Amino acid sequence: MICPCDWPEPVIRVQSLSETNTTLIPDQYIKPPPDRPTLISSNPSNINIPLIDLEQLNNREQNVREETLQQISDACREWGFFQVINHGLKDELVDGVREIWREFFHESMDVKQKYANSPKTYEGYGSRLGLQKGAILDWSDYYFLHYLPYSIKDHNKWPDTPPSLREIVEEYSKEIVRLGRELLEIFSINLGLRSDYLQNMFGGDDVGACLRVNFYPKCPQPDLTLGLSSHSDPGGLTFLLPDENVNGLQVRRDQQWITVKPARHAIIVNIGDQLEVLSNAIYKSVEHRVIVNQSKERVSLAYFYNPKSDLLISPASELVTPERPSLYPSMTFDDYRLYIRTKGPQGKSQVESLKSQR
Ligand SMILES: O=C(O)CCC(=O)C(=O)O
Repeated sequence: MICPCDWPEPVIRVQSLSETNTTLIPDQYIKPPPDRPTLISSNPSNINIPLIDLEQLNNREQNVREETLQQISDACREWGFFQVINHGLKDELVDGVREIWREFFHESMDVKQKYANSPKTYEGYGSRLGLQKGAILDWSDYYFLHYLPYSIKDHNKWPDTPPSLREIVEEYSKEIVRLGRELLEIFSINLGLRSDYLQNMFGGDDVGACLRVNFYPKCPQPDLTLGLSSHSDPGGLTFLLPDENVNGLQVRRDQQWITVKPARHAIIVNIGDQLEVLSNAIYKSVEHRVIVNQSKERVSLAYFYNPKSDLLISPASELVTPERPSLYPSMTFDDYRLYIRTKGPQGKSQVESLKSQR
């Protein structure tokens, strides 16, 4: 296995660049013209990802519950993305966790540098994904941490400034893991599988859960760059807490980029590549990217709920039929994620290339 131990070039903190008040971004952030965002959006403003009220799953009227299950099923098949409200996380927790991370990114560079990461595990304070020397970079910094499988060594890499950060992240993480389990059960039922099928395929109680907090500083030329290049998420499913004050997430749909308009206190859910594989492509892991803003910074939390990393993942046999043969070979998540860790975000190329290996 490749063990990359250091970055191929000196690391530049995008936040520091932004704080110089430069009017021109350096060449290594300028995307080739086809990848640049169109900031005057061509998508009609009424298009948005589906909004689902999870409370309706507990509605005493059976048809309301069924309708909600159907909405989730349609969203997983047709969009690969939806946002949920009444998800059980308190408003104060959702606002609090975002704001404590904003505070972290506004600590001095000396404080943040204590947590500088390396490509070996990516844990800590980082400014690039991928190891290709001379790559065009994204306009963002991030903090990446592991929650599960539990290890004191990993938890000690979480920031201890601001002082309440660890406690809030712990509480938020517990809630996300609860939500992950609940949604996997719903997805299993919707796919006609045993209700515990997907959770078991993810390793039962041994799932993986890790968080990337993205910080997108103000950018003087937002039309030339991206905060995060187009990618599909390599893992199981992602819970994204967006910045309610600044839009930025765009989801690819029918060759168009749809700018997501988050509902208040909503959490955005998206299908990752491992769920696309397990569902034999009935569920879609969809490309998305982030645009940046000239006058506002943006903070988002992407929580990845993943299969235990050494388990083989392949399409559920119940979903493989003569009409729909297995589309993907088996692979562990450990092997799979090496691709994004070395190449950086590259559209949907990885899961698509697996298909050709059949
Ligand atoms: O910042 C966002 O809205 C999206 C972040 C994301 O896609 C990621 O971290 O993988």
